Amino acid sequence: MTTSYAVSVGIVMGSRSDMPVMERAAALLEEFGVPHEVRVLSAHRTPDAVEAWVSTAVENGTRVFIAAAGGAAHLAGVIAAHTQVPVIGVPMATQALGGLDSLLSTVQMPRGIPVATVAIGAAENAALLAVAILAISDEALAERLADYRERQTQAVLDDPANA
Ligand code: RP5
Repeated sequence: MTTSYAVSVGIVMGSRSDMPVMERAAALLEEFGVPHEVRVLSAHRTPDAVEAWVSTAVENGTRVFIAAAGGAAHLAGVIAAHTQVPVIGVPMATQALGGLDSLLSTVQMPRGIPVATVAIGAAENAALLAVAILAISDEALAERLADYRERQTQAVLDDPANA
């Protein structure tokens, strides 16, 4: 089955300062031809706007959220609380604690509301996980993901510097 949506992935981050890292997720989704939108919204500075955006995004066809935040990083968990669409959390590196604060805040979700957390600053992996989720019901996307992996493997075999 092949499915296409107006916007399949919603990328959100807690601050404009997260953008240089999270642009890499958007670029990868672009490469895969996955329609997405990018927002800066904060769980604590703009809580009502987060809730409103999540429901609008789901109405518009969003099938995966990628939420990046740093410090006491509750953005991904808050989004997951408002939707049953899968949420991928990206813990952002922080000056004070190197991102360990963000990692624990994002990954340690209490029972009942899960967040799939990638490594600190791992925007590309978040995008690849979103692609993998969408590829379950999109054969063309699954083929593009297989091609991507093949090219990645070949690049490492050709030159270990690519590993
Ligand atoms: C979080 O606090 C953001 O996601 C960002 O990673 C961190 C720092 O934000 P700024 O102080 O740069 O706005 O809300």
